Amino acid sequence: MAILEKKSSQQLIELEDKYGAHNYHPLPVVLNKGEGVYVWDVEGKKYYDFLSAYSAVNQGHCHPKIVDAMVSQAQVLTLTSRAFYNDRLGEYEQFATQYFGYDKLLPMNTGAEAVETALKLCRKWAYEKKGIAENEAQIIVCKNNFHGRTTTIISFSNDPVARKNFGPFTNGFIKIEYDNLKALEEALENNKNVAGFLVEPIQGEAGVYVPSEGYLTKAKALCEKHGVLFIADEVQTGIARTGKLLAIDHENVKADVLILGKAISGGAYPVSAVLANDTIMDVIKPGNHGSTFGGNPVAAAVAIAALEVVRDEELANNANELGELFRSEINAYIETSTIVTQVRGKGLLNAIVINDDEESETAWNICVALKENGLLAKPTHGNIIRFAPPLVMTKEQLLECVKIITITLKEFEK
Ligand code: IF1
Repeated sequence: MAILEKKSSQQLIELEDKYGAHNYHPLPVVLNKGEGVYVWDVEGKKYYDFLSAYSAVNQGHCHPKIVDAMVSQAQVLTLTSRAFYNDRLGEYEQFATQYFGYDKLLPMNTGAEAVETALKLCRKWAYEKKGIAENEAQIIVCKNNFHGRTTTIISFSNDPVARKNFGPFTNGFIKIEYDNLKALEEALENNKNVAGFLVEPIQGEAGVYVPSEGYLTKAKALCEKHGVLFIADEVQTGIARTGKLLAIDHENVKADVLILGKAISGGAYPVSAVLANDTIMDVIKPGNHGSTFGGNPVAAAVAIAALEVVRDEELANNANELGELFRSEINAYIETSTIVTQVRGKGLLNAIVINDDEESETAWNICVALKENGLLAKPTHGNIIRFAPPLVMTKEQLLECVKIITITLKEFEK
């Protein structure tokens, strides 16, 4: 019998490289364990996770309450499809709609699917409620958006790497500047065919770009004035990440259509959702939309547990407090730094800007050095490094992380 050999990080990287499609360029670290704010590589080295699977693991890795809910449900019933009812879905829908304050929820699995759902819902609402002529509806989106990777979603992306050679694209989108109310007003005025405005409350992939204060409130008011649905993509910013349950809560804005994903499951299982009130959601009839796995009993059980953790452990408050601390510590460092020019963000969704051009390797090299020093983060857009740890972090842990980050940055000061 062959002796089972434990593979090294290098061997595992080579395996992925040889047998997996090359659609990612990961940091050279191979993880096999996670707990709370920590992850471990296959050689047993421990790291602080400062990515949280792009804000999916807000509740921390392998949160026992979420894992318990998943395991217990997996032992009883995993999937029925929506051809039949299951005993967990309704309970979850009631819980989540009350939690976020909407009449109804439509369950899907991934963020991109939820965005697609919101776009379909918006169009159908526009034809059946707003009275736009068939096939004429338009949805306003923002420049430098990131909403996922389906064919329709990349149709309104302006990232050449995400789009090139994937055409032809889906029509019906108007692209405007982010954080520009005048551009929104102009797009809305004299155009009776606008059905919705799809927006990220903070642009994540663009480099954690926080809009001016009041932008979301005024954008929502403009949408209301023109009878256009305000659609918030909170896939990355939602579920306590920015220091409130939703990022739009900072401005007391209520979206007509709310898109959630990632941390709605605490990263344990793919769960996403679209929430809206009856006047909008009731345009969806049997056969219009769905998914084999959407609303399955495991997803329902996991999502209830994950949302309970956010509430019971007051993760929004913690994210808010630790975020303030993080930015003030990094700002103190920046005063004497030549390599870092800015820290920006809200709650525990932050980024630092490296003093180098987008094509340079500096941010990547800093992330490799951070890894050596026991902290995992990833660059975005070349010269920006995103810092988004799990929200279950303590103040002491955060200060230790600030130390790791500043010591590492010093290695790169000229
Ligand atoms: C990848 C970024 C984060 C999202 C918003 C929908 C989706 C996402 C606002 C789609 C997904 C991801 C996907 C991930 C990289 C990533 C990302 F760097 F691109 F910006 F989170 F920071 N709306 N975001 O941010 O959700 O279908 O992936 O579940 O590898 O593509 P999904």
